[in-house]
Amino acid sequence: MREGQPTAVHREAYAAPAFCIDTVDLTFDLDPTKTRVLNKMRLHRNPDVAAQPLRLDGEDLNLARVLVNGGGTSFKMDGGQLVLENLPEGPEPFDLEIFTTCNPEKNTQLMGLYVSQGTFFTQCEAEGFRRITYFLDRPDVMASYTVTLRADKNKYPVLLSNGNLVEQGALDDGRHFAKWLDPHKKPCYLFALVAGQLVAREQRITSRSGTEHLLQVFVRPGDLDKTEHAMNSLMASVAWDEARFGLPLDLERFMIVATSDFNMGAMENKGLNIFNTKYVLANPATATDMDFGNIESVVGHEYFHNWTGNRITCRDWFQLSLKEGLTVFRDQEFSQDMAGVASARAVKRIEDVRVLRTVQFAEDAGPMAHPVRPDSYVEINNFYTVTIYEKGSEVVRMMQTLVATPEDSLGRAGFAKGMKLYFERHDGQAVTCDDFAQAIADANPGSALAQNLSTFKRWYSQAGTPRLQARGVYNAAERSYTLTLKQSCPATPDQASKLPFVIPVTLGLLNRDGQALPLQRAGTADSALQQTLVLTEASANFTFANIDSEPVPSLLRGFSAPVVLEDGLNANDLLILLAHDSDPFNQWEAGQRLMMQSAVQALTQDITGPVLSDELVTALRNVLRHPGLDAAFKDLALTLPSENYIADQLSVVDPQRVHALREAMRLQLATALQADWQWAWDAHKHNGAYSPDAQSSGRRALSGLAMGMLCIAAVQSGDDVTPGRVYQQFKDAGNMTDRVNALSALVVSGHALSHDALERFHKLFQHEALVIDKWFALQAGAPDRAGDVLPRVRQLMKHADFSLRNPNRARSLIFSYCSANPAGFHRTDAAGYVYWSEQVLALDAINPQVAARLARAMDRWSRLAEPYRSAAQVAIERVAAKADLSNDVREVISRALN
Ligand code: 0A1
Ligand code: ZN
Repeated sequence: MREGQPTAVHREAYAAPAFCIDTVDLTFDLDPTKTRVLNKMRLHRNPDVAAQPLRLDGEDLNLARVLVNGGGTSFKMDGGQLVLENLPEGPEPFDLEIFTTCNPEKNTQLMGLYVSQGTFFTQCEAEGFRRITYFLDRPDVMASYTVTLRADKNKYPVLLSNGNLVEQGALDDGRHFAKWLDPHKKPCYLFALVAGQLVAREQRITSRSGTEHLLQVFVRPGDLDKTEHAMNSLMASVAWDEARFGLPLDLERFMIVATSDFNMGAMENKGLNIFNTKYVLANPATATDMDFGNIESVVGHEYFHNWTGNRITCRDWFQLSLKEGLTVFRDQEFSQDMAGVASARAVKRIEDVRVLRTVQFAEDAGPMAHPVRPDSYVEINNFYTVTIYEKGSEVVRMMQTLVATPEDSLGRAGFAKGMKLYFERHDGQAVTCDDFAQAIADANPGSALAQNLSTFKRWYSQAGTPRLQARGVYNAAERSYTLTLKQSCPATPDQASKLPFVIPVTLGLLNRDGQALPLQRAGTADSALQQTLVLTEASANFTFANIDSEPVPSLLRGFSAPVVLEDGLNANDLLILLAHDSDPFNQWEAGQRLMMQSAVQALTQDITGPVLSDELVTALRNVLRHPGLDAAFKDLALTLPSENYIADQLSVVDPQRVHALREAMRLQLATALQADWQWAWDAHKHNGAYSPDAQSSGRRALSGLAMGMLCIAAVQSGDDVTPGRVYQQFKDAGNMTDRVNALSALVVSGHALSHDALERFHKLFQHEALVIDKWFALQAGAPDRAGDVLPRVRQLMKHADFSLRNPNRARSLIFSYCSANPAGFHRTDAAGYVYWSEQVLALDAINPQVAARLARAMDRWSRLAEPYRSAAQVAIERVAAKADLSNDVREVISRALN
């Protein structure tokens, strides 16, 4: 990995494998410092590819023996690969046996086989299997696996791998074994094993079609009381995939195992999902509503991969979004369906779009911008990005929108037909994004997708966030309204100019009283209150007939395409949408746009005095007090755009000014609406039993926001009574959501009680790792009042509970500071950047994947104002100067400096 110059891999260079692996028989003698791996494979030459040597990938392995058809053979090593040149010729299968050892305890990068708290785990996606044995480590080589695990019975009583347990028993010397057989062929990135002291929550289920399955959630002893929600989420996922897509569970047994040392969220290994504890363990005392929601969606996500990813997998890693974008789309739909009523679904949609716009749009505008299907990469681990995942999901969502018909206005039935065809054509194969799009289009002939498929696929090949400009002209004499839509897309690192995208624009028109107007396209008969226009060219006009007065357009409803909309609406138009739009997404968006307009004006025109107009404050009060709106929606509508999102609207960013401005806006809202916040807090407090459902979590969210606002106003006016009450709620809280909201209200307002509260919180939860992560994150993310956050972060690095080796802990402290606390991080003395460079280098020596993620905290350095910009450059160059950087960090840093 650190040998030689990193070289880029190119999508165009794809070549089918020269050999196929039919069966793999693996035997593991598990030992923390020296695990022996016997790998017996049956291979044959790929008849479609010219004869060539067999090149097997390997990394950090000790090779002891290679046998071909039971006999010795010559081989050579080339750049880490094991090369076999003298293999039997002809089409007949042959046996290859490879014996290696590895050291799981030394494996701090958590790829391949590693030990976490005395338990063995594996992580093979994307290229970790080569750290277990020599193999064709590529997703288009699919084989049948048999796995035998042998280990000390006392230390490792539970031995798990993919598929079905076919044999187990005792061995000499207190050891035992278990043999697993996976009935499905799979690529090696879906291989997994787990061995250790674990306990399981079990559930037997019967599918719609009558087959029986065993579901298991494995955790460390003592954590069983935190597995109910994960199990419920898993059962719901199984039922949902069958109901919505007709996709049943294809295994007798489906297992989830939790580990506290994991680079990502979770992994969809066939039948044996391995999860970060953060996305499994929850009870009301230790987990927040957000944790409960994340668990539901990650459990769903990994489960849905069983079909989208595992049954049909990726031909090569450039096609990663084939499985990830589609599976995120599926988990988002699942969570929406679980939320239930339309208003709760809309809240989930708003939350998803907020992530897309703050994180993915920023990625698209920075040095790491890449298409949903990249053309090249140096380190594939750097491409598990919000572009592949979240933008990829938006691309799938647009396909659904574009197969809609009058009878199936959302396109769900058409999309499900497309999925059915996709599985009919490709089940058991390793395919491309093109194959997926083709199946959806072919199942819906005549749809807007089928008619524009090749143009639509530019969403896969072109990076960057398109700009959509919309202007409407009302013609009173003709009683018509003509909307002109124009699109463009800014240049990205490897793509200077772009061709037009296919952009579905869902819209409605309102009159100035806020009433919805029927939309009758000139020359057509049907009229509806909402339509989807499809822009396929650089620009187009759309005319609506029978419009009696100048309307207010509500465009891009539900965020129908991942674009930046410039509709030229003024504050009055937006106030109408905020008060009346029937589309909850656009109603929320109108409020955000009004707040953003105020912020950008204040920042660019140096306006002093109150930032938010009286009209806007009144409109927000009306939303807060509205009897017909959900608490969860109100929480989102009254939350200001984040500092990072405000910064994204500016060409030159002074993070301190953005911070000061947002603080001023928040203080204004806190004081102007003080009585309303008091009402909101009182009216939404709830003392009954905890349930994570959408309605009750919405109430907690709004009461939490209200409490935070009240604390801010109180600190401003020197009132200690409110913070005292908040402290009381912190102590009495019946669940973690209310407790953390109270704690965070105190920390954010800077009230003196926050110190006591933090100390008490640590004492109460010192044995709950996931709660201690929250404790670190809260402090690292606290508003920086006197340059005191960085010294506190440095102090916390020395805390007995801190460890750089545990990714969750490193993220909770270091990432919370560098990525989620702009004003604490971007210091005029550059000390934040110095800290960042130290931590990137320290982490790189332990875990390059985590280090590379941290490196990305500086992605947008070049648009910083001075003195930040120059100081940031120096810090990045300091990292770049290190000779033996991992490929992971090297790729991120060199792109940042280019
Ligand atoms: N396929 C997983 C994500 C994942 C990718 C790489 C990993 O290696 C460290 C782990 C997980 C998912 O989409 O959930
Ligand atoms: Zn995934």
